[in-house]
Formats: sequence, C-alpha cells, structure tokens
Amino acid sequence: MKTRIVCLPIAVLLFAMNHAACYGQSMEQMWDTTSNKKQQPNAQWFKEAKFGLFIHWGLYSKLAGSWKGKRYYGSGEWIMNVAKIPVREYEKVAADFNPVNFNATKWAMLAREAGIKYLVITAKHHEGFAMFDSKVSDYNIVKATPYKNDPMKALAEATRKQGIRFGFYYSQFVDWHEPNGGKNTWDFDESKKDYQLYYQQKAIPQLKELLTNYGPLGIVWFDLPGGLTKQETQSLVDSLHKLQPQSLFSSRVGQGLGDYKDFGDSEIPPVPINDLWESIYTHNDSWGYIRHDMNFKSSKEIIQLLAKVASRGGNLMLNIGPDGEGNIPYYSVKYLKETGRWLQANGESIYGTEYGFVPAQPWGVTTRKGSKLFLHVFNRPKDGKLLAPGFPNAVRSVYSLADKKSLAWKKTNTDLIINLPAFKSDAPSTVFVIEYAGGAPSYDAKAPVTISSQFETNTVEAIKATTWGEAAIKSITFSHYYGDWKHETCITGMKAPGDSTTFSIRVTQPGDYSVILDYSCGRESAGQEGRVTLNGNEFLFKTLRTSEYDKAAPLLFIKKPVAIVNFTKAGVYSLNIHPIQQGPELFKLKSVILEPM
Ligand code: FHN
Repeated sequence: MKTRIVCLPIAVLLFAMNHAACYGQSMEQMWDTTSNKKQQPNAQWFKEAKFGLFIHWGLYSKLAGSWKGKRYYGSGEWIMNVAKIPVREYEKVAADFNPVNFNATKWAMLAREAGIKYLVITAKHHEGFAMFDSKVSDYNIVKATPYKNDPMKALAEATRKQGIRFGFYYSQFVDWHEPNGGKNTWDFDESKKDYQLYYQQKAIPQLKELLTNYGPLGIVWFDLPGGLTKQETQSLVDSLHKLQPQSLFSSRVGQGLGDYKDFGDSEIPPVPINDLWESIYTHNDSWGYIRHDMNFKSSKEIIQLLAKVASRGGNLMLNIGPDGEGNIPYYSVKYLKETGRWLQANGESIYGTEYGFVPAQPWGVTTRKGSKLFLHVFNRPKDGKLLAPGFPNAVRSVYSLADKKSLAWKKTNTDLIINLPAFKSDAPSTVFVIEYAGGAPSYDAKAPVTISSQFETNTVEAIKATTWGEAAIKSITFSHYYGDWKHETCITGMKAPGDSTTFSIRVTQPGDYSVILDYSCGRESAGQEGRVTLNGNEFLFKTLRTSEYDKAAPLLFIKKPVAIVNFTKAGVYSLNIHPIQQGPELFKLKSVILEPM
C-alpha cells in the first residue's frame, strides 16, 4: 500500500511530463541528430556504402496528394494529418489499395542499376498502416487490401539477391490510426493517451515482427521519437538489438541511442564530420507519391549532391515515392539510371571514401581513399588550370578517373596546379585523381577561400566566417511546401558595429571583382546600413527587405552587389562585414559572392 502511494504520483508526474514534452516538440527537436558514439562493430559496410535508396510507400501513395477533390502539396504521406481525415474514413483507402504493378525484382534491379548499396522502405508510416503481414494489427496490407500479399517479403529477398542491404523504416511514436499513438489530435484527445499502451500493444510487437520475419536487416530506420524516457528507449533498443545484433538503428530512435547520425530532412552538414552519418533527401518535394509533384532533381543534381555529401564524409539516402499501383515515377527511374551510369565509371571516387582534405573550391569538391585524392570537378576553370591548394604531400601521379590518362601538373609549395583536358562543361562531375605519398593532411576548416577569375562565380559560405561579438553562424530551418524542409547556414546576430564577421579569401588572379552579399532580411531589419571592408577600401550598403523568417514559409534571399574591388596582386585578403549602428540584426547572411568583372 505504501509503495502504491509513493509510486502513483511519480508515475502520474512522469506521464504528464512525457505528454507535455511531446505536445510542444518541433520537428527539429524530434529529429534526434545525436548518435551513441559507440564504435559499431558492424558499421563498416555503412561507412563504405555512401548511396542508399529510401522508399516511402503506403496508403497515402494511393491518394497521390488528393482528398475529396482537393489537391495537397508537400509531404504526401502527411495527407491524413493535413486534411484531418478521420480514422474510419482513412481506413477505407485500404479497400482500394491494390498495387498490381509492384514488382520486387524490378525495384531491386533499378536500385542496383542506380548504384545503390542499401535500401530502406516504410514498413509503417505515421498513418499507422502496416505494409507487411502483421499479426499484431489487422490494419495491414495482407488483411485489409485486395492485394492480400506481403510486398516486404518479396522486396527483402529481391534486394538481397542484388547484393543490396535491406532495411525498414518504422514510425515508432507517431501513429494517427491508434487512439494511444502519437499526434492524432483530430480523432483523439492527446492528453488522455497512454503512449505506453500503444508501444506495448502495437509498436514494439510490430517492430519485433519486422526484426524476426524478414531476414537480416542492415538498418532499422526509426522515425520521430516520443513518449519514452531515456531508460525506456534504452530497453527498447536493447530488446530489438537482441533480435538483430548486426543491424544499425538510426538516430531518430531518440535519446542519443541510435548507432549513426541522421541530419534533418534535406540537410547536409556544412563541414566534414568524422562520425557515421547520413543525409536524407527526397527526389522531388514529397516523400510519398504525389501525382502533381514534378520537382524532380536531375541526375546532375543527384550526382553533385552525392559527391558533396561524400566530400563531407557521409552517406546520401535518396527517397523515391512509388504510386498506389506500385509504379516508380518515370523521372525517378530515368534519373536514378543516369546516376548509376555515372557511378559505373566514377564509383571509385564515391564508395568507400572519406572526406577529402582539400576544402570545397570554386571548381568542386574532394573525397579521399587511401593515398588517392579524388577531385570532383563541377566547373572547369576557363584556362584549364585547376588549383588544388593546401597540398603538402609529394605527388606520385595525376590522371583522369574515366580513362586513366596522365595529366601534367606543377607544384609550388602547397599549391598543386593540374592541366585539365578538355571535357564537356555541362557534365555532372568529371573526376580526376591525385596519387600522393605520405599520410593525409588534416582538413583546414578555416583555410582561405579561393577566389579566381577562372570561374563565373566564387562563393564564400557563411561557415567559413570568423565571427565577433554577438555575430554567430547558425543553421536556419524553414520549409517550402508542407514538410518540404530547407536549411541554410547563415551568419546571424550582427546588431552592433562590434558584431562583425570576417572571411579570409585568397585571390589567385588580380583584377576587378564584384562583391555580392547573399542575404535574407525581414521588415524590422531592412533599411539599416552596413559596411564591407576589403583590400583597404570601405563600402557602404543599405539592407533590403526580402522576407520575414517563418519556419513554415520559404526564406527568401537576395544577391545584392555592394562593391567593386580591384586587386592588383594575388594574395590573401581579409573581408569584413558589420553594421554601422546599433539596431536589429542586420540580416541573415548566407554567403559573400565574388565575381570577376
Ligand atoms: O514526418 C516524416 C516524414 O513524413 C518523412 O518520413 C521524413 C523522412 O525523413 N521523416 C519525418 C519527418 O522528419
């Protein structure tokens, strides 16, 4: 009796705290981007894989972004929430879900052709519908649809046959179908929910089914933690790891207990990171299929994104959304195949690589494997002379990756200059290899940014700044369509003359350059004066209004030329920006751009 008196209020308190914490959580808080930092014995494959395929497929795919004649934009898999569709009505979609065109072998072969090394598919998304044969809930593809089959069984087998690791996405907390699941506030009263009951009765038993019935899983991709304490999450992780000790759990299992780090949706860290990590992007604007979403990334964009992510040491998992009949959108097929063709010729510069020690240049980015540095050239210098700065090592050979033809090069101190062959200027990425002697030098995050007249444009990113006073480098998150997240690293907090920002730039060719500020500025900040100091000259400017910061709307930026600077000598210069007077934040500065005139 005594125990009960003491325990009950604590339990009630914990329950209330858990609920309160879950209500107000923003998406950024739910994206747990921390990992457990333990060395995962089975992580080597993940480290080397570099390219994964994410698939969002569920009842929402059948709705294709429309409900009762109204079209929805953004995250199609959120349609039940956005249109506030009652559970009983949404359930009826299952009766029409019959993906007769689903062909596991075709999907797996496409993944293989695209150069994919692991594939993760939604076993259950927030809608609560199991896309697998579940004994835990009849709300599943075998029991509730005319299709009556388990596509996950077939896909797991077909994927492995193609030599690709297979994994499941599972929405462990958000479940709009269940009275005690997270986040359905239109059918159920959130404050009365018993999350523990939901976890015990649905999420945990279903996860156990997935980890027991589908062979070895490369990854269990948890999405959006909630309703569990650290201890409870730990025991969930432990009990699941017992079933699949080799499987990696994504960081969105929560409480810092994942095996590797996932960033926010469509987010890439601005600098190289040593940990195990993954960036997740979707091919168009939505994760689940939307008929009217045609904003597909071209193969060139995919290839450059993949190279960029690899150049910072991570994996790219790119999402596609098949439709309700089981067809993969035409442009996803087309551009994935094109990406695969590029990878066939250039895969050595991506798979198994680490971040390159030469930081991003106006021509592109670098990756490294052993004693090879790969140069991913997106923009060819006009004179064909490519500068790789910060290269102390002795060079053994330099050649084109595709045809292995040797290239002439010259080294002056730590500058390596390579004579590039002619190549198509619109190629997605042309790769060159430097084989060098000795260990890899460390990455110098604050190395001066190269500014060269050989390129139409030279961008000095905010991350390269040294800030003073209240000025700070921050990642700003906002969205375009619903759930279509964007992230920009900006300099914020410049409110007074002492809150200033300095960039170190290295001008490689003398001449006139236009200095352009790329910023976003709200109503309150607009109309203030700022000063750019460069090469002994001062230039004044007044800020222009672009858009207010609103997490649920596009943050607009303007590229505003503010100065012309003449450099009579090549060399390293310091570029400083600050407000003239005390006031609201001057602007959110994304980059400074220098263009030869
Ligand atoms: O809410 C989901 C969203 O629908 C989608 O599944 C993404 C993929 O990372 N995860 C959640 C939001 O971060």
